[in-house]
Amino acid sequence: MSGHFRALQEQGSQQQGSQCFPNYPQFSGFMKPCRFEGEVQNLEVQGSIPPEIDGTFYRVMPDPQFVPFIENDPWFNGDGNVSAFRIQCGKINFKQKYVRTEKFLRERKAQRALLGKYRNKYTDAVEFKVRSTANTNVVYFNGVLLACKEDSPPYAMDPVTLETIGLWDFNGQLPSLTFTAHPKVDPVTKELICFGYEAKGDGTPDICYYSIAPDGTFKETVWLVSPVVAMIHDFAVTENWVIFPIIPQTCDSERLKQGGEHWQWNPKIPFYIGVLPRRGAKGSDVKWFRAPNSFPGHTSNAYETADGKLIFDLPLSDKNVFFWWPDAEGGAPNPEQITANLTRFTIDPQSTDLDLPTPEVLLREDSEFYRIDDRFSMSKHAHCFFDVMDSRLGTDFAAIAPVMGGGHAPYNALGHLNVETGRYEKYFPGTKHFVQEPVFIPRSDSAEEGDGWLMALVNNYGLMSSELHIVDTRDFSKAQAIVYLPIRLRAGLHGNWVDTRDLGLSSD
Ligand code: V55
Ligand code: FE
Repeated sequence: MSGHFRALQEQGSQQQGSQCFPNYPQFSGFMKPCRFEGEVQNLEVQGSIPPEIDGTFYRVMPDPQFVPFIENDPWFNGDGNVSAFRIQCGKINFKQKYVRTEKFLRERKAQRALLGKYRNKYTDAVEFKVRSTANTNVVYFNGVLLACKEDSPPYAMDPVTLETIGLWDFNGQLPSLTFTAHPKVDPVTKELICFGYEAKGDGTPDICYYSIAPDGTFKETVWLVSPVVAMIHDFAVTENWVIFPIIPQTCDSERLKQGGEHWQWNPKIPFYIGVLPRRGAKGSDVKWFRAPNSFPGHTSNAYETADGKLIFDLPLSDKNVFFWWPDAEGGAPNPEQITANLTRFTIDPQSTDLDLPTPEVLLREDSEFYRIDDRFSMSKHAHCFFDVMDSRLGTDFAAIAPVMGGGHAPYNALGHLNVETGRYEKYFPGTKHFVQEPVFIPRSDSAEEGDGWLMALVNNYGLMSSELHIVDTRDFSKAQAIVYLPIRLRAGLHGNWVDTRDLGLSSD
């Protein structure tokens, strides 16, 4: 009887739009939607923020404004809520605002969720022009902050106020329906190197590669065809080449029409890596290299050797990291058993043998979200900073487990690996703490590679609130400063550090 009543109640609340997030890991504990907009000036700081640090740390988290009407909606489908930490003269101000996407604005008006399943328009309650949740990365380029979701063009935001300017098609120049959440800035030419996949619409094999000059003018545009319709979440760029790693999560248009999932893990296809000349290429110039089926994570860096080979570093997992999108039989790994290791592919772009040599594992520790000193992006780097899970460090898993929620990979420390010397060190933030993606801040323009600070948002499960930890790379044993937020920010994806000089603002 009570079960029947609950079912009726659920039915009713679904029709009206439930006001309570359901009892799934991605909506529970620390992962409960935050939904806060506003600002807090002069956050509490323990220790001291070095006065040389002058800039803003931007990051974005998926943070559903309304309770989804989709059962077990994944973390990746929440509305993009952008945080900005402005640091100047040892002080730090916090601001947070949702991206005003078409989805966000129409749902606010309707006072309920209207968007259906992740990347399946056939499940929506209304017809959207653009389905972007703008929830994956925030990238500063040519005066605007671009809030990115890989299924759509970006939304532009004012980098100071975080007001949404609107959907951004670069003055009508954008050739693709989609724009990656991981565009790359060339530190030498200052170009923004981009691509879109499913670039002619859901389920299409078309990839569009394009580059944008620092003044916003489009330069290269190359259309190519993927060997499979599958996810290309991140990519890599060297001085002369572009590298497209394809995650074996495949899309099928018929499945979409039937209201199914956008993605299905396919353990039978290789891990394809496309290699295209960066300038003056035709689509047919792409070579699709192959490695055994595996899951490629986020790019660390790529560069060219003196003899013209490509070095490509990324985390590689033997399991489907996106376990919530299973294979055709419904099979998915246990999230606790998914790990990834920092792996180096060496690719000869001239080779006619498309099967790649076995890659080298650079670090056998469960790790992701590698960041380098961006001044060395696209050229040979040594220093690599990242999130790592090392269960021997003393994390109080028994205390954390009931309150951490889930749906995302947990990391309990920041790592610093010199991939040239092998020197490896870790910063452990505390026994009830997990880390989010770090950013690296160089000590000065002329500082040596890797000399500066690493900054990362930390989830404190003891206080159930968020902290920003700033670690001096010269002393990785402790935090230089811990910044306390009065609120909890659930897991985000990506962010970037923007120096005040690059924002074109006066240092007031
Ligand atoms: C990722 C995140 C996404 C997405 C596709 O981290 C891939 C990978 C937050 O959304 O839509
Ligand atoms: Fe990503």
